[in-house]
Amino acid sequence: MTPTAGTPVRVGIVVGSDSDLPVMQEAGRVLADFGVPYELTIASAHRSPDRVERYVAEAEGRGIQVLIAGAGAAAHLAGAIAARTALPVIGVPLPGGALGGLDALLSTVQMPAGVPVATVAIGGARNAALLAVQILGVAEPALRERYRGYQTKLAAQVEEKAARIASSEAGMVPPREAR
Ligand code: RP5
Repeated sequence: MTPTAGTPVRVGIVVGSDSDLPVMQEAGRVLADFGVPYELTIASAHRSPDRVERYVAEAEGRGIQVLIAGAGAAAHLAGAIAARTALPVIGVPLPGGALGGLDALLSTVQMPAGVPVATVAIGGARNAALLAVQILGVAEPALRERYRGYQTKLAAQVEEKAARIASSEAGMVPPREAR
């Protein structure tokens, strides 16, 4: 699956299973909003280790600069990728299963010293993509500027909500009853 077919891909999103797509597609949407060409594929650290190996071996040569890996359960995908590349790897622990994503969080975040994975929150596909944009933005002032524009919009949304609450009953905290 290559949502930005035809343009050189800069971010590779890898998910462990098609069941991860509903959460991880949000990363693609964010990258598309920033105009960052990306691709999304499935490769499992446990079920298809050779495919992970092949994908990572070719990624840098194809122009990919950041890798995002989303997996659930005993999630070793991000770590397995990080072990094989010099590119920055962002790990997204995914929810689901008996432990609600805590298993994936610990598997992704607790990397041994020497092999970093920048781990975001459980289900944090959006932040993974934003972090990828920030990383790419280090060497690209125009992209960094777009990121600043995004931050400005975030702040404006809070202002708007604060103004709305100030002019509604929700903003009126009733005095505490006399005891
Ligand atoms: C992980 O196991 C995948 O990343 C997924 O989150 C989880 C369950 O996979 P499926 O059984 O739904 O394919 O490897």
